[in-house]
Amino acid sequence: MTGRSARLERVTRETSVTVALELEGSGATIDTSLPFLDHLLDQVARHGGFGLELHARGDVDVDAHHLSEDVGLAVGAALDEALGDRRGIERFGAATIPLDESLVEVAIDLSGRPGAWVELGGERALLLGRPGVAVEHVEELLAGFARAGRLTLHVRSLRGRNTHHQLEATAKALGRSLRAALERRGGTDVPSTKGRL
Ligand SMILES: [Mn+2]
Repeated sequence: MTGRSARLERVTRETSVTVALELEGSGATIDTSLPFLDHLLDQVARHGGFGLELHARGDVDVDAHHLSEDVGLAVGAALDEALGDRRGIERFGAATIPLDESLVEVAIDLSGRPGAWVELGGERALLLGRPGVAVEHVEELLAGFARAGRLTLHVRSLRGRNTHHQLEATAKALGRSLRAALERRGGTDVPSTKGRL
C-alpha cells in the first residue's frame, strides 16, 4: 500500500473485526453481517474518498450493540494509526448534507482528544435491515470511532423525520467531513499551537 494506511485486527470474546484503511485509496468492501451498517459504512468511505476493507462478525443474536461499537473502535484505531503524528493535515472538516427531507450537520476535529456529541432524529425504536440496526447502534459506532480515532465529533440533525434518511445523511456528512479534515496541506507542520495532536 502507498500513502497513509493501516491494517489491523481487533478480537474480543464478543466480536472479531479486521480493517484495512487507505487514506489515499478508493473502493469499499464491507461485510459486517449487518446489512444496514454495511450500507452506511459504504457511504462513509465513498464520500470520504478513502479505501476501506472491513470484515466483522460478532454476537448480533444478543444485540447489534457490541458489533456496532467494536466496528467503530476498529475503524477509529485504523484511522489513528494511518494518521501517524498528524503532521501536515487540514485537521478540521465539516459538512451539512441533505437527503430529501433530512438535513444533518457533521463537524470533525482530528484533535487527538476523543469525544462524540450526537443528536439524531428519526424513530429510535425502528430496526433497519436484518439483523436490525437502530439509531442507538449507529450512535455506539460513532462514539467508538471518535474514541479510538482520538477525534472530536459533532453530529446534529437540523431537520427531518425519516430514520433511514437521517442515518444516511449522517454517513454522507461524516464522509465529507473526514475527506476535508484528512486533506494534506503540504508541509510537516502539526496544525496546533501546542505543537502536537
Ligand atoms: Mn439508503
